[in-house]
Amino acid sequence: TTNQRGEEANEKIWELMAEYKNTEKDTIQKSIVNHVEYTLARTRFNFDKNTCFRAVALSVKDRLIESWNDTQQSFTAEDSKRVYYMSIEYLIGRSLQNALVNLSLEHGYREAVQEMGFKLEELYEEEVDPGLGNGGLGRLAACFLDSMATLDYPAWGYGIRYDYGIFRQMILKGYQVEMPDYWLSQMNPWEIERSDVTYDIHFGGRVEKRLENGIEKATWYPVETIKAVAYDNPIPGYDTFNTINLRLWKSFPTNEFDFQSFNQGDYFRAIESRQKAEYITSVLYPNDSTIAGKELRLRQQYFFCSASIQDIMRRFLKRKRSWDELPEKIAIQLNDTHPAISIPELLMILVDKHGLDWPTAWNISYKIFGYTNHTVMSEALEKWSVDLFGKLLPRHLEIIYTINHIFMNQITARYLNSPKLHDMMVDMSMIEESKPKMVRMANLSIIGSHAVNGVAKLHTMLLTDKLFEKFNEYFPNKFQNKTNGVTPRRWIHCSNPELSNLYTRYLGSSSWLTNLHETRNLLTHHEDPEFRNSFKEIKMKNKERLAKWIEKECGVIVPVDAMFDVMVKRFHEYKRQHLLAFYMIYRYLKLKEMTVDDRQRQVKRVFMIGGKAAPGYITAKRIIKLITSISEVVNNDEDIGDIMKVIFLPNYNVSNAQVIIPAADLTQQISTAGTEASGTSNMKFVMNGAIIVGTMDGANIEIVQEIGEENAFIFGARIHEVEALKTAHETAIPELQKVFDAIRRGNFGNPKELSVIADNVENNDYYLLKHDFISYIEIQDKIDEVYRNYDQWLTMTILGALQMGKFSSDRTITDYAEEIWDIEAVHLPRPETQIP
Ligand code: B1H
Ligand code: IMP
Repeated sequence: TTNQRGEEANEKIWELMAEYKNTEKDTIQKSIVNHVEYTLARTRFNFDKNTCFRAVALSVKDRLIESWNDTQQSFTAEDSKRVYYMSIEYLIGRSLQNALVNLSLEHGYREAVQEMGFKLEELYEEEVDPGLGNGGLGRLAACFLDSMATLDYPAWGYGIRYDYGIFRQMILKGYQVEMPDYWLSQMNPWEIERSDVTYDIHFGGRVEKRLENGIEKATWYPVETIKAVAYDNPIPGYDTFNTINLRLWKSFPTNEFDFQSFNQGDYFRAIESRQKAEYITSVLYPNDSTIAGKELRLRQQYFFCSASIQDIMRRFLKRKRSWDELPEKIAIQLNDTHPAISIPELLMILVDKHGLDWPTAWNISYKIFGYTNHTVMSEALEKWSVDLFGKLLPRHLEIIYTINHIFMNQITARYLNSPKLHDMMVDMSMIEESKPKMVRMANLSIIGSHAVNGVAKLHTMLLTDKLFEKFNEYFPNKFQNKTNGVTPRRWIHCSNPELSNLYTRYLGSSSWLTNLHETRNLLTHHEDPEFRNSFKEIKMKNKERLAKWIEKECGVIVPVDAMFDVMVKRFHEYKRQHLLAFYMIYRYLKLKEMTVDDRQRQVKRVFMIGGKAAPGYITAKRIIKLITSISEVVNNDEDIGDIMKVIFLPNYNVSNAQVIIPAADLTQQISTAGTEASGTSNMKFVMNGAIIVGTMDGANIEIVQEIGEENAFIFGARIHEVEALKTAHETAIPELQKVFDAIRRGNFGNPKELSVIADNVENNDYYLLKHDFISYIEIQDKIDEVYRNYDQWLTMTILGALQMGKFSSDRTITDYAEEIWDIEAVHLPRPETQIP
């Protein structure tokens, strides 16, 4: 039967995979040595750890290139529908371990380098961590790439190859100091420069109109042209031969620059204008959930959108095709509105270059695009002034006006006799009639896409019922939910190898890594003393690993028998790091009031807080200073000793996260209800055996639904209460007042500088700290009580960790593929050749 044959084929593949996995140690060594000698031009006499890392990475890259080529060839041959994920950020993290794991080569390489005198784990540490993103949004894009590759989807990512990623955070005298992250100073072993894949990107100038057979034609005469060059980054899937591509664009000057200045005889001006062109992709904007609104940012957005859309169209047009095929062959997902200029760019190509009429072009275009919204916070909803937009992209502005005009006519027709008409037009227009007039990128994205999605159930509900209520009325089938997820390969297997081994040992196979629901089958072991003990020991080892890291980075020794209470995320008032700061002061003051004996009986806690503040976000930086000041006081108080410690974890990034998250006992997920669209670290923490103390916000709600509310510590205002509370005048809370008094007295740093944090909360408590403080204190007491009885704590962590199947990004991506992109997997047969 077919089924049997299928199974036999499957068997065969597994045999071949096993063979592939056990690639001889000496062939690996040969390839490493080759790179040492011929690529890096070193000898065995100056062969240090870093050289070894680079040689190892290059040898892995050779394999990646091979499977990359095979994969792309098979995508082309199959000619199935492809999806392009467009994101202005990718927080990829280090690649070596991930690549080895996904290619099933970790074992082979470990043995190979061991014989050469190196430890594989130490080589991992040699890799720079590319920080081409700010936080959750960029890391989500990276998890999605891993899942798209693993699930064999014909997918590509497009983005920007920034020279400077997110800044490196240093803490000097308790303040955040930003250092440039020039991550390319050590060559990037993974990328493939495609100096032959380039596109011209234009800016500025004017548009001319003429009539051609009675039809108006437009031509854009730009004044500035910059070259985009492709850099490809292979993304291997796990347990598959597929390797997909992340294509990042770098800006270069065109020769035109030289000619202009040559004519003027000004050599230095020529160099200067070249540098201006290169500047476009220099630096990632370091804002998370707030927009900068700078001209350079708009240039970055257009630069990468135009290059990507041109590349997509070139690929599509390699075969002779009809235009109707475009939405049958291509899906484009916009990761927030940052790549939304892709919509007018595609329309411009279809109408101005290929001569399609507006209705035809529009009908093709909106079927291609999908838009993911990541926030309801007004300061993050992108708007560009019409003046700036028109100056840089005059033709695109016209196109936006044209499609907006058509859309407004449709609204008018629908609501002709309705009293709603005016409001509908005002709210849904792509242009905000303010002074100055603004282009609303979210409205452009909604109108220009066939699907719009939020990133967790509550968030999607806020989109359909509040933020985009009118759009939801007008396009009732456009809005969908796609709850975020994370890749278990990086966030369990790589970051917590022992936990991964435990699962594989008990389940008898590692297939849970591609079907995370399988971990539920371990629930039968949750009372089994051996399983429980292993779980507990693994946590302890992870805590020891983190304690070592802290000792090295911060020079503080933390007690590993204390509860590790961790809050790591970007600093933002809505995330409420200051709620935790206030609680730490409250806890410290209470400890100080106790008798020595009472104090000794308290649960020991190490509070660990990490995260970056946007360089211009003064309040967020003040909150960092408050926390480091608390740390200064608490850690040096001899009365307190190991009972309480406060550690600021500097320069939180993906590679630190992989050490921090598996070591947490408790994780703070305490945003005001309705503000955190989803959160993704909440998922990673629970998967690694930490318990959430959190609000009913974002994906916390769905996590609790999956694992049981009894396995988390939930507190604070619920979404239906929030609106009323924001306008209500909360009376002073005595417990919080004591905290404010201490800050104002200067017990925790300079009150001139830090009292503002208390004042703001006192006067205008938009994020409901006052309201939530009491229930926060209460839940903290309960947390201590449960931790005292570690058996119950352990049960909660195990039940949590085993029931997180829903939050694998494999589930998320399957849902996007089926419900938004309408694409199917392209499985690659076993490659014919393999690099020896
Ligand atoms: C998220 C952003 C964001 N939402 C603007 N919005 C940016 C907005 O540079 N900018 O201009 C950068 C980032 N990031 C986050 O997305 C949400 O806050 C999280 O709740 C969510 O988990 C994450 C992924 O969906
Ligand atoms: P692109 O689609 O032209 O950007 O090509 C990307 C890569 O896919 C190429 O470098 C090839 O490796 C592969 N590829 C694209 N088209 C073909 C084809 O027609 N035959 C074989 N390989 C192709």
